Amino acid sequence: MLTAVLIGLQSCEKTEPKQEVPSVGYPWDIPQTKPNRPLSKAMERLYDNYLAPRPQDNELFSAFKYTHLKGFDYSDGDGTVSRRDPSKIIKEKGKYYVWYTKRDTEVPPVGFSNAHLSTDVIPSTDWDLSDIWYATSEDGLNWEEQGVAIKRPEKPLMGWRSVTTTDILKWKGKYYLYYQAFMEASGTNGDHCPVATAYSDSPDGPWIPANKVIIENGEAGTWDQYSIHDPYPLVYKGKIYVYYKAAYGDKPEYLVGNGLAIADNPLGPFKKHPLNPLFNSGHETALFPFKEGIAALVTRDGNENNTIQYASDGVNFDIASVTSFLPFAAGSYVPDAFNSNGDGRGITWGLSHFTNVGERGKKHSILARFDCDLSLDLNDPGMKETRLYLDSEIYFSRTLSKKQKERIFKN
Ligand code: AAL
Repeated sequence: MLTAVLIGLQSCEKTEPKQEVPSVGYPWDIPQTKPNRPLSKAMERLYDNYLAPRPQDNELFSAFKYTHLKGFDYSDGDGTVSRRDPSKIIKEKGKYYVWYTKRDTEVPPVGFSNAHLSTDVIPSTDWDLSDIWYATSEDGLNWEEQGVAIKRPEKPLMGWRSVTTTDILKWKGKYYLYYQAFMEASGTNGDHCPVATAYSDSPDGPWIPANKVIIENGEAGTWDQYSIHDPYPLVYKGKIYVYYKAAYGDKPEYLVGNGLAIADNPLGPFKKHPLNPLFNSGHETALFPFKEGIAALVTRDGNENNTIQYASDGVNFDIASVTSFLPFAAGSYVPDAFNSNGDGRGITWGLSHFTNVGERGKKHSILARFDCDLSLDLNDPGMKETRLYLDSEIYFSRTLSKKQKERIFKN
């Protein structure tokens, strides 16, 4: 027995890689390209995974700054009006255009877990009983709400319960809004809905619903069998790429993945990528053409939340930077979303949302502006800060729960 263990140990020793010892210490002057010397795993990664060794020089690293928008009314924050999930922003007729979910209900939502209490006028979630609205702006700060773009149709048409979480595609002179079309109050069986589309000759509408499921749910037992959320279209390699999110896993805490469906025609058929999911993290992932590939802001859920990722083929994403305070549900201004031709230039601003704003019982979401430097055409060192000094009260506002206090202090 002892002999067997000894033989096992010896064979382990033999297979261990030989660690070469560097002859001189690592250089003081930061090598900008990978030096030809033995490197630790972290230093290998520094050169293999990132566009530059220092975040300040990394075109895919940015801090994010936030500004309140002007022009949107929220009914004094009483919880009856909510705006959330902005689309990417495009510039048309000399103005910026954005589309978003707007809820304007008699009462605030009763909540996901109380969906059984929702009615034709009482919303379950913040995005239940909503329509898709749009606004325009000349400077990205002052917005004029223009009205409803897609109203939820009569029952039983697709989206009769709620139409939400839209994003825009421009293809061959026409405009397409992809959106979530709910046929039951969110929370009834989960947050289940398919993706629908409507099209128009003008960004101002009128929008004609295609009245069909554009991206089919996956087969029973597969990761996107119940929900296809956050459809996000780009034109890449001459085709329509729609990235989307699904939350999967029969656990108290689901895992969020993002996949891709590709089509030659905006109304489909869309073919799902065989490697889906392409992201292992990220809620409301925002993407943009960057160099020859696609970059993504990966926020909120998953091991890789708060990262910016890049795939030179639009499919195989890797972490390109780790950052903080990424915008939620970002809808960036992506000037080359539909015509990057392998030379994506990046983004510098957009709109995002803050949910759970307001007092208890009056919670709603608001749109906000974010700014950043993820552009090959901008060099703003003020956007490349890695040390964020926040008011200590922000940290103390993250208090321990009652249960945690009992566990930590009462033992
Ligand atoms: C959002 C998005 C989708 C979900 C819900 C409304 O942040 O992920 O749109 O369905 O939450």
